[in-house]
Amino acid sequence: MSEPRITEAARARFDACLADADEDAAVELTVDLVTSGVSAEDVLLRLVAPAQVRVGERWESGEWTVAQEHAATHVSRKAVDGVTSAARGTARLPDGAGSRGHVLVACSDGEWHVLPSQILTEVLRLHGFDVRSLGGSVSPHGMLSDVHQNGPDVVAVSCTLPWNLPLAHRQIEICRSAGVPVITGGAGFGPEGTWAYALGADLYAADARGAVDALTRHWPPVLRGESSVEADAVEAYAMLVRQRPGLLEHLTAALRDAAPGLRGSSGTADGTGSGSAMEHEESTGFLGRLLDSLAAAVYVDDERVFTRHLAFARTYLTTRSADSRCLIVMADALADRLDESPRALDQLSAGRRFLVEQEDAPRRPG
Ligand code: B12
Repeated sequence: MSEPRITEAARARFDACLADADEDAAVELTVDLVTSGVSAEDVLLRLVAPAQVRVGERWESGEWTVAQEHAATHVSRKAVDGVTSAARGTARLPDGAGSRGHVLVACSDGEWHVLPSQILTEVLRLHGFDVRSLGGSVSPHGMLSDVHQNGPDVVAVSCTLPWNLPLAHRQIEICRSAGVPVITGGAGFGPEGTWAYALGADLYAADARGAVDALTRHWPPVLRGESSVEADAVEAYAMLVRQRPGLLEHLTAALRDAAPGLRGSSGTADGTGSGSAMEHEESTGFLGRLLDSLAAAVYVDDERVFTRHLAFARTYLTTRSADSRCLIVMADALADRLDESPRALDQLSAGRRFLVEQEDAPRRPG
């Protein structure tokens, strides 16, 4: 008899549940898969997680509004809960569950992408780890007090957004200074976890399955990471943080001049959430993320943090019918203000080069 597996039809049905915000149907579908013999881990990692990536693409392209994205994510969270309860019900947990060691899972400070850490938590539990999960945006202080109270063997730090890297670094340092090793993961740590290792993480894994493998291979985890963040870079970063309010004002004015039509006063121009002007709050958030990405790139001294963000920002503007060349104007406006920071200027020139290349590249048809 063939192994039960996740079919294309099941994927399409799950996508439809997310689009319709139909949590009952999503829970029924995913629980049925588990009771029919598909492993709970496969349902989480091969059905729910990739569906969330598609949710992100639909939001980024302007096809879905923020509200649709929120509703879909809520459905996915319910599905994760349903799958894990069903897995417990069908006694698919390994013998000695809860006895493999204690892991504390937390999102980095400022990080509200909780679902990746929720999936990680459940997959670790399915493999018999005793997991305590602190959820979104955990402050270094909160994390330290939890470490003291509960004495985990290892802390798992989740970071989805690269501009949160400097904050993730504080968490990594604080756990390691308390003698507790840190495993890291999430898209924010970059390709192959490059920035996780730069921040001194002891272990990194690209997904929850990889986390199980890494912890199994390296149990008990030990302190072995080493931060390569330079004191100069921390100083340049701190200066950017101090100047942030003034820089944000400067950028806001530059954006107003460069793209007067971009900032609308009442949100969507066509009421659909796509191809529209940005509201005041949205444009402030957009510019704030530009600054925070620049600061994070300065911190880890890697231009990819900034250029990857610029690539995202270009798509974001283009799908909202805005001229992406205004990003070059933004980079120049920042360079005018930051002429005393060679590290920031280096990042800005790399960003500018990248933007010019992108603007010069022939546009794909369609
Ligand atoms: C849902 C969602 C949200 C929700 C999150 C709700 C929630 N409860 O989680 C909300 C609405 C809060 C949100 C907000 C924002 N979001 Co959002 N979001 C997403 C979305 C669509 C899905 C995230 C998700 O659930 N992924 C599924 C999981 C399973 O992802 P995963 O990374 O593969 O997880 C695995 C691994 O990373 C790993 N892992 C994760 N953590 C750890 C930890 C350890 C220790 C280990 C070992 C492994 C590990 O294991 C996981 C399981 O295998 C993504 C799209 C995407 N591509 O992910 C955008 C996305 C991440 N968001 C994005 C953005 C821009 C934002 C906002 C800035 C938007 C805004 N205008 O405000 C804010 C920022 C909020 C904040 N400060 O955190 C962008 C980021 C772009 C960039 N520059 O990187 C994305 C990529 C969307 C896009 N395509 O543009 N978002």
